[in-house]
Amino acid sequence: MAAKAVAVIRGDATGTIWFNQESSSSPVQVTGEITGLTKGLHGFHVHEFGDNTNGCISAGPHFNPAGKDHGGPKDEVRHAGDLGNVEAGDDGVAKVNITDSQISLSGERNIIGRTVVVHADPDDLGKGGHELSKTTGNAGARTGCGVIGLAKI
Ligand SMILES: [Cu+2]
Ligand SMILES: [Zn+2]
Repeated sequence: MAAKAVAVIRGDATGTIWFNQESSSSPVQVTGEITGLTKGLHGFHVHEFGDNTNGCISAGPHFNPAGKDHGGPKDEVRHAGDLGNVEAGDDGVAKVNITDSQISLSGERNIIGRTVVVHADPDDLGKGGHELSKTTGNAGARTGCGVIGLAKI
């Protein structure tokens, strides 16, 4: 069954991110725009909880139902929530267009009710050699976030 979800990102960075899935076994198309970023790469993940009571920090760690180490979106070893980086231009705007097969809008990898987070720094995709590389990609502060909710198809 086709499904659609949306997250409104709030914080120093703001924007709207759409999630589209043709059927429960299809990849998820992630599209949208985030403004208010510094130029360059910014870590972009689905975090475990849809809890923003204490801001983006309450969203918890990266969504990791398989109990793996942090990685890049193309890696076999990665958190389901590891969507890599988005890149902002001189104008501070990042256009998002990601296709991902590890997240879903139903089943065990369902991201609805969780939080999408954009970070201050680049995600090193687990390869930076920093003590945080294997957990967060050392992507720094949570610049903006939004809870992923069900949308009308
Ligand atoms: Cu994150
Ligand atoms: Zn991760």
